[in-house]
Amino acid sequence: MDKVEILQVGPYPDWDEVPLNEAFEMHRYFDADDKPGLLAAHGKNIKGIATRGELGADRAMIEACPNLEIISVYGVGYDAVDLDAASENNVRVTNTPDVLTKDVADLGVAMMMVQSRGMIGAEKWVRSGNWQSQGLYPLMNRVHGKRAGILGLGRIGYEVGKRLSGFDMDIAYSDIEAKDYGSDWTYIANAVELAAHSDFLFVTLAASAATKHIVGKQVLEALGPEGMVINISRAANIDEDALLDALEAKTIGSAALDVFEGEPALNPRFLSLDNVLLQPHHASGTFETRKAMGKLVRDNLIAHFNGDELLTPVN
Ligand code: 8YV
Repeated sequence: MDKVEILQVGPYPDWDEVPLNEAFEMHRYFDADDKPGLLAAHGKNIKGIATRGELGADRAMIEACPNLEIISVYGVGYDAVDLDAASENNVRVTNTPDVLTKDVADLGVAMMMVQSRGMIGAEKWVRSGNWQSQGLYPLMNRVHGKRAGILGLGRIGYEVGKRLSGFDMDIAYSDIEAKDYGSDWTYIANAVELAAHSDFLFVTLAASAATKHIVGKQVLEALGPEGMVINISRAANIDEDALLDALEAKTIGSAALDVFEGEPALNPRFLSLDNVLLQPHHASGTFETRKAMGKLVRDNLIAHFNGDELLTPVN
């Protein structure tokens, strides 16, 4: 029997590529010099799209595959998939929730620690010989006991909060409504008020049109010159120009970012700032989690084409 044809939007590690290629006929969109040509030649045979969180699938891609049945996303965020186009064309969408939650929370908390304690500069201080020639490293800011705000208390936000409790932090959060986690975390509905109540503001919202630039000038002003914003969600949740202005003018203290507009080609203004920690969108980037994500991408595709229930459907 002919293999089902799948459009592969981005690369995967070998441990995913091998079983994908065994089970399906994969068309490597990202490798094609002539991408419209690839879609024109194979679009009508393609029944599935395997993509990555940050790459998604836009309307043009979806509509170039008139027999498309499923889009399997390697990532919890599916904001880069045109869900309207998918649903209009009866295309199922799946993502990889849960398996990455704790790694993303780990990295967010690590970013707070690294930036607050100046660990990147401290490492350079040792390697450059400054420790010997100039003496002690400048003092940095304490983390434990401070106020943390979690903007978006979903699965990842909740895991961030659990970790921060271990640092004896005063934890507040925003979400559509108060959540009953039996914790003593404070619910503050408004993002500006949450920021005003925070030394560290974690952005852990699933991105959508409604959350675009939710962290803008007002939130940043409320966070203030001692505050830090940590983004482990999507760049679009922050107004990047407003953030860059605030970092340059030092009207906020610092930022720790794993995601950027137009990544990996980030705005060069970031590169000349020393009050921002820059990470290459790798919050889910551990062997364990990426293997689980890849398996879920495949298992959803296989379930669909076997006529079984999807494991982690979005629509
Ligand atoms: C990535 C992510 O998809 O889960 C998400 O939404 O953004 C990440 O886990 C990762 O970059 C792999 O493509």
